[in-house]
Amino acid sequence: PVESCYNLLDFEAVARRVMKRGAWAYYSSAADDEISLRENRAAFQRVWFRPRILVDVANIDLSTRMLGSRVSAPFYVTATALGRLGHPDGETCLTKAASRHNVVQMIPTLASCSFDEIMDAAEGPGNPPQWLQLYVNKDREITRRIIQHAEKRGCRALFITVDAPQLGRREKDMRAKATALGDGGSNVQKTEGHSTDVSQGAARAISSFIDPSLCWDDLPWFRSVTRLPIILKGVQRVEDVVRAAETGLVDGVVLSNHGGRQLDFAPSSLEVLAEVMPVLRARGLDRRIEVYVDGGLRRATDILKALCLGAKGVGIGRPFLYAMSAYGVEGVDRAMSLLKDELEMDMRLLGARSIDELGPELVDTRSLGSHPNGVPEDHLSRLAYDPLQTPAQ
Ligand code: HOC
Repeated sequence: PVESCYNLLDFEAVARRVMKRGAWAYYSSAADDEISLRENRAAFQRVWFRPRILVDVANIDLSTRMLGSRVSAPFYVTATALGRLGHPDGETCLTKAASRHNVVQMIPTLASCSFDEIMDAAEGPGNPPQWLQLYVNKDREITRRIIQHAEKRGCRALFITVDAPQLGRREKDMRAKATALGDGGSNVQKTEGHSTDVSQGAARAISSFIDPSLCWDDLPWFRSVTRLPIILKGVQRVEDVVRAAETGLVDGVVLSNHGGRQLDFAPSSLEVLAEVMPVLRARGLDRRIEVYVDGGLRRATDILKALCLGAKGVGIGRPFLYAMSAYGVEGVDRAMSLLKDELEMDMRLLGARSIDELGPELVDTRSLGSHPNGVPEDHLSRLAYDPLQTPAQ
């Protein structure tokens, strides 16, 4: 039963047992030797807390604002493709649980359910925001229609994926090529320009419409077709975060290596975050953009570390897919409750009553960022460090 799961990793263990081989391969796979996948978890284990004592922590408030909306917790359901590979109701399980919890859901372009089915699945009194994740189609007219439809339906932000001009090499998925997309791909198969050839795995079959020529010069076009906040998802280096902020065209970035599924050895978002925030602050750019992270977060302690280092919120992907695959809506609902319980307890033990009280003084980052270019050793020396000034980047 769902009550036998006490943390997000428990759902993964159950999902692994109950999911079909090809579905498990698609969800769990990552690029090449899966080093970035492993690093996404490992980076969190290099940060320690510096808990504050004797704070009145009788009341803890987990709520926060993300992109202008008040939400109940600082995590969101990030976009992941092909929900029906895991559960017949697909992404609507995520929507239902997210709406019960007043948690944001980012709706994927490559969902198994249609965009409208997902939007319509929300239940309960809450009305959490939904965001659109966008893969940009070679045909910009299709892209424009998708964006404007989402805006009309009440989506509150546009996340453009920028780390996937081509699909990463996920060999687990490729080896499971026998998996026809089946129901999992039913909506995706309607996407113009897609291929149904699954001989190279599910991911390759669904991604052929994506435009690899997408570049910085395209940003004004996106700005011209929507009033929604625009966020670049999949930014992986400090220079690009600064560039994004300086365009004045975007409202945020998601530091992400796509769950380790694209370029192996891409850095973990936590490492990039620790490097980026001091630079943004030094340039006054932290007031222009919101910074989000995803990849490898499994515990509330991971979430708190990211928030202490300056993230506005964090995306959780695979764990909710696993909870959904194992137990449907109730699994995702429980996963969210468990995360909230952990958050409340960990904030109390850390001496932080609200999300606003989390800051770099509550973490020890000395084990992060050991690389040969004289990278800072802790969060204080980071303040003086500006990687944009170092030669030969
Ligand atoms: C080049 C396109 O996000 C995944 C999904 C779909 C990837 C499409 C990449 O499997 O990571």
